[in-house]
Amino acid sequence: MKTIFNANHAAHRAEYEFFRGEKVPAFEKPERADWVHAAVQRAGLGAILPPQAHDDAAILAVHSEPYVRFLRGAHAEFVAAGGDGAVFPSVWPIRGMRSDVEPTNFAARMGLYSFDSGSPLTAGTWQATRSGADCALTAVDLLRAGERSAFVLTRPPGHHAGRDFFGGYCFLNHAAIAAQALRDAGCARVAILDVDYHHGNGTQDIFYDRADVLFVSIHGDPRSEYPFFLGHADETGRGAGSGCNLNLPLPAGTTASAWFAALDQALARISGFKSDALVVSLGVDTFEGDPISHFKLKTADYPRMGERIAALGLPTLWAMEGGYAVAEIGDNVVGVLGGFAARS
Ligand code: Q9C
Ligand code: ZN
Repeated sequence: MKTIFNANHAAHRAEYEFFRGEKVPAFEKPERADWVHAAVQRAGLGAILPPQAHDDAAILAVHSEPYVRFLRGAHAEFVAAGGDGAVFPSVWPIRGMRSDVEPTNFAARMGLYSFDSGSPLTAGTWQATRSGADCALTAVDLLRAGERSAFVLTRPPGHHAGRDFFGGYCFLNHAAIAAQALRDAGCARVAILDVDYHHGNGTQDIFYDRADVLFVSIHGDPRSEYPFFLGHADETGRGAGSGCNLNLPLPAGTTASAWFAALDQALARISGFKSDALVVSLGVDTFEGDPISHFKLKTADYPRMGERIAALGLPTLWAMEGGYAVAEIGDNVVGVLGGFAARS
């Protein structure tokens, strides 16, 4: 399996994030990608390639133009106004307020285009996530050329980013960009499987009313786990997309046996959807040692995850999402990918 590595990932680097109002050291840090990169090399998973440049069209197919314009210029705008370091939102248009009028005030636009204060926007954030989109589109090109699979090794992650908002450390939704690009390349149906600990609210948002893209997510129950306000089992899709969204929330503390039972349910649904390709949002924050998550998977469980997913027999694009236990992230990610490759 080839890996497309985003060497610009380290341009996105924050000292701290806000967690329930407190400043804490950032969990989403450059070492994450470097450790996965080292593990891919060590395991001999396959060639590690740089991304090819792609234009904005595939990004604008899933994100709104005003959002992309804002994100591209946000940090420069902050600096021009005298800011320095990372910028955080502080005010949001809650229920009953207007989201349809773009304010001129910068802080107000930060809030319009975000849903939490836990996602530092830094000088290199746009460059890093934009290169991540190039990595995702390069991986799509590889699948189009006949590769069975490809791994998008990038950060910041993407699955919390919606059509016109950032949050949860995510800015552009690389998995969604890839899924849409696969559709535009001729796949009639595409399935997305999200195995990150956190519900992929951004991906669900983007495809919720669509019948051509199935979204299936296994995650911590949002009643107690981030992102809290989406990811319940009764969210099944809307309009033409009714029945094309499957959420499998599990309680904090879930161990491998229950997690793998949910995976079987997820795979059965994907299999029935008869898609032409699969995109996996690969977060390994399901690991027992993850500092911000509460499932109990062990390093030895990850190869089995890849093996089960391989049994679908679909061309598969893997997009790196969460996983914050830096010392183990490489072995866990390569465990999944190696398990998949061994059965492909
Ligand atoms: N101090 C992903 O895994 N905040 N995003 C948690 C911990 C948000 C996780 C606070 C967690 C977002 C891609
Ligand atoms: Zn996560």
